[in-house]
Amino acid sequence: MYIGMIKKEVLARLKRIALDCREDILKMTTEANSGHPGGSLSAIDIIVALYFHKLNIRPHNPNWADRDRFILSKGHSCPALYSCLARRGYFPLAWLKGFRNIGSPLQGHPELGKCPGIEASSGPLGQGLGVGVGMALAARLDKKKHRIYVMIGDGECDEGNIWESAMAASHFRLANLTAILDHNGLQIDGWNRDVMEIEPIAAKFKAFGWAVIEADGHDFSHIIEALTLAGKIKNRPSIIIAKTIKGKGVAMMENKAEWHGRPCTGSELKVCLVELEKNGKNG
Ligand SMILES: Cc1ncc(C[n+]2csc(CCOP(=O)(O)OP(=O)(O)O)c2C)c(N)n1
Repeated sequence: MYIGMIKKEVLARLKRIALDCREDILKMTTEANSGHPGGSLSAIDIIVALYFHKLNIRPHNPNWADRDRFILSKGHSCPALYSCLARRGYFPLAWLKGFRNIGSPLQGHPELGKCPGIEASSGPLGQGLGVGVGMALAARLDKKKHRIYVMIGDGECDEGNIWESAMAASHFRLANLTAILDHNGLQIDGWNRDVMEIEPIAAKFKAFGWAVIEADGHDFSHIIEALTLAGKIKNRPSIIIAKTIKGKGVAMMENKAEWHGRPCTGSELKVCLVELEKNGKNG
């Protein structure tokens, strides 16, 4: 399935951007002394692939009617989204410094109407997929060609309204809707298997009538290929089940629930930034 058709330079560029975004995520959360680094680091490669390769968007005209839509349903991972939006030109990079400050457009969870590029408010888990279903139906009614992408978390799949939305998307045959599951295995305070088992998640979505595509959520060639395949699915919604690692890219954070909602201290940040830079240089 992964036939290596994506140019080396494209992959190298996306990797470099993702590295910069990882630095942003760590700096923003440390500066705010709050926020969610773990799930932001697991999601970032996918969000970079969307904003820097896939989405048909116009950052200087964020409300352009024909744009593709991306909804971050797991809204706590918004440092990843804010970093991408800034680097893609929706707003100045300097705004990242105000993350979680009172009055800042970059609140601790995305807020529609406050920050350019945010397509839906999110934070209360479970809602984004339903919003995406509504947008996909609206696009069809308006005879528009744009696509709707919704990122959900695996802990988020504990929410019943994810499954109501999954049923509706399939009932309405929403081929213009692609969900992306950030499947890092961890949720707020432990492994899914200990808190609430969601496996076999691929079989569950298949049973709900979805086309299921599996991918490595940190390999840009996989992610891009999966997004291309999703665009070719007819008559039903698609989901990319992306295998990811919570805290990916920073050894002390990887696969540890404790980093779900805790930022680095100043001295930890220095260590993490050195590690990221070293990894970047080594490709
Ligand atoms: C309705 C609702 N219940 C509880 C929370 C608190 N909460 C925030 S993040 C989270 C865990 C989410 O896990 P997952 O979707 O796997 O996120 P990830 O590991 O990718 O960060 C919880 C329970 C919430 N935001 N919304």
